Amino acid sequence: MSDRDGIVLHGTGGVWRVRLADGEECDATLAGRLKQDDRGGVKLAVGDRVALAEDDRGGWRIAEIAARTAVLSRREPGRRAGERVLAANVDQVIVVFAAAQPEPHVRMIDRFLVIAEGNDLRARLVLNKVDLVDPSALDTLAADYLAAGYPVHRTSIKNGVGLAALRAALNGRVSAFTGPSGVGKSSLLNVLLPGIDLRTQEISASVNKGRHTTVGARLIALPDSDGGYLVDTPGLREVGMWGLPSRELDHCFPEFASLLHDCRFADCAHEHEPDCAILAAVAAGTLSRARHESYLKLREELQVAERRY
Ligand SMILES: Nc1nc2c(ncn2[C@@H]2O[C@H](COP(=O)(O)OP(=O)(O)OP(=O)(O)O)[C@@H](O)[C@H]2O)c(=O)[nH]1
Ligand SMILES: [Mg+2]
Ligand SMILES: [Zn+2]
Repeated sequence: MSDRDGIVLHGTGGVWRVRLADGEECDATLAGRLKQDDRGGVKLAVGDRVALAEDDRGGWRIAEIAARTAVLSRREPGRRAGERVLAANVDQVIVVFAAAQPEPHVRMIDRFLVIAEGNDLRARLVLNKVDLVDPSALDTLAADYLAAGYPVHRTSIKNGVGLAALRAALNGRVSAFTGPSGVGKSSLLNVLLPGIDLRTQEISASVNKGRHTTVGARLIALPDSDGGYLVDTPGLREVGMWGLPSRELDHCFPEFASLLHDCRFADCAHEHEPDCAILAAVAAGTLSRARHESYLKLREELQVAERRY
């Protein structure tokens, strides 16, 4: 019996497509004892690293699922237990905004970054369509995110700026793209995945499996990369902040971290408390006022949700 290691690309719940280390792909079924988790859900997700073993009919079965690093999951409002894993072992979220058309809104950028932090996922910010603005126009915006520790990419589909650097940042990692409508996500993916028509492939995948339809997300191998994958999920934008307790929100702003233990109160909300290190840093100009305002707005939103559920 030969064992082979691979990564799960997509599946129907019954048959899973696995990409092996050498780039070869095969279909595999899930061993009975691995099928259900404690809550009765399917234990396997796209992105899982698995070991295959030959079954007795010459096919492959998934014999083992490796322990996961971070997962990207969707939560339902008011149902903390109802978490659904969209993809396993996601290394980073690529938050895409446009330099213009549409204008980047910091509040919205911060919401996407908080969702990534809430899922314990690292994030990068892509500011696309830089061909539409003066190069210096983005400096103030970019500075806030660089100070928070997020890599910032400036890209353009029109003139190719920044695409090589973005491709390099995707190499060897599993990345999920997200961002609002019209910022150029599909345009970027078309450049990064030449020849792959995402929509067409989705349809043919479900047709090929007969009565099964592809569930959840898909992983797509990046061409000419060393183990780089993109997660194709329709649901990422709706992942939302559900389940994130408002008192933990300050941990979702990485640049706050070194200051938090300097607040006088351990449960400081950084709103109007005395001797708050965050408020002091904002007043001193060493912490971004815009980021702090985002924190207050998002916290209010989480508190409203907490009162409702
Ligand atoms: N000037 C300029 N236009 C761009 C660039 N990238 C994308 N666009 C244009 O922006 C528009 C929206 O691009 P899409 O790729 O469809 O955006 P999207 O993020 O996939 O949008 P949704 O699918 O609605 O979420 C299209 O008309 C693109 O041609 C760029 O770098 N510069
Ligand atoms: Mg699109
Ligand atoms: Zn404080």
